[in-house]
Amino acid sequence: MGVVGKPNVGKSTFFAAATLKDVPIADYPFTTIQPNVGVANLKTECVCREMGVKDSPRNSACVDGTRLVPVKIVDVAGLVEGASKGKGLGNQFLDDLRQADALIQVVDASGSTDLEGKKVPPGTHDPVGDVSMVEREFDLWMYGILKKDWEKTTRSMEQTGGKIVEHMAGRLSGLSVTLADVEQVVLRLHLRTEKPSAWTDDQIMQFVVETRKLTKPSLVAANKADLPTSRPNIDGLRRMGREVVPCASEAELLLRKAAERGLVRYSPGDPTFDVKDPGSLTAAQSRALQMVDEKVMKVYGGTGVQDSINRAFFDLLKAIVVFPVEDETRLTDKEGRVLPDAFVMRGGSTALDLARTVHTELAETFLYAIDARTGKRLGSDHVLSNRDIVKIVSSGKRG
Ligand SMILES: Nc1nc2c(ncn2[C@@H]2O[C@H](COP(=O)(O)OP(=O)(O)OP(=O)(O)O)[C@@H](O)[C@H]2O)c(=O)[nH]1
Ligand SMILES: [Mg+2]
Repeated sequence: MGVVGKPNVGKSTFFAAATLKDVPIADYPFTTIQPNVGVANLKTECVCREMGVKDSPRNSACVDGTRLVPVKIVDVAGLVEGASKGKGLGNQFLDDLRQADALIQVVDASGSTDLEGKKVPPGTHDPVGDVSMVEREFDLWMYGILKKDWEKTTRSMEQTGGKIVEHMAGRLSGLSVTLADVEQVVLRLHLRTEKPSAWTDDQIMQFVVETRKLTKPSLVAANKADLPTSRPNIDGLRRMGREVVPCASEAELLLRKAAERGLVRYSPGDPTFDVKDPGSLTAAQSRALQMVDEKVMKVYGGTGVQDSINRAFFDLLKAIVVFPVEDETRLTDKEGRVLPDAFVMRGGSTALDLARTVHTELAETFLYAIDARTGKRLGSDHVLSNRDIVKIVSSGKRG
């Protein structure tokens, strides 16, 4: 998951709130230069209670029946208009987002930073244009990758009978774009694959836009929602027809740190928090927590950080969480750990895909799978559902 946006909107604050990693945060543009890479959690109902077992997770954690599954998150430098032509920090750093499956676009909903991220009085900048600016720069970056030597390449392909879709997929493979993705978009746009040299720049740009939407779906985290000027802008962002999550990253960071220090009971995504011992707080701590309660929790029912992460996976990517086990009756692995692992997988993943995720060898010697809930046998192309508990049966012998 990649965190993108113009400078000074709270990307690193969002990242820090999601990972509890200490990273530079400041109220001026280009605080972040090198990307921050960390681990956030996807939060989903565990299957332990339903199955009536006490689990012993290994690759994830289970807190009061909620599974926390680690997912990688990358926070990059701010993007400004003209980045593709080298403005700001340019767009080289977008390379750090190549592997991202989904993007969270952080926006300063309070309108207190201009298009370049410089401070302006709250409410004076309309963030709607920021969303399209960032997407446009992202597209120009992908366009640049594709257009490199385009004329020469397409001409020679037409002479030798080379496949343009394969060439394009090769160019974009580093961005997690597959041949199937390229073929799908080319078909949808009715681009003539036998004569790519005749494609106009507009058509190539259209290809890029559609490919971005398909392979890097994004949602808008409308950040700084605690500031009063955010309300109308959040409505404005929603009118763009985008998935918008009101977000208060700073509040989330504060709550998580307070929870870590034992001052409050709070778990990411909770709609409220409890102060453990009001008498133990300093006046400043007490005031800060009260502000969070009044300006964020009571208004939006949560800080939106965990919600953004969950929605990126479950809504945008239609991801599922699957629990592989070795013993389908006791729900354990070889060592007897109960429900040891939870894997995040793309929607549409099959039993064979799960085998591949667990171990390549398991996929190579795959015989069938078993649904631990029903005891039913599942074939290799059986499409898995969210929260499936599955045993893979393999021959253990290759070939
Ligand atoms: N009011 C409010 N301020 C926030 C919130 N999140 C971040 N900020 C402030 O916004 C400013 C920028 O935060 P950063 O996290 O450094 O922003 P960034 O987008 O990573 O900035 P660059 O790395 O420079 O692109 C800091 O002063 C933060 O304290 C929030 O939820 N509410
Ligand atoms: Mg930053």
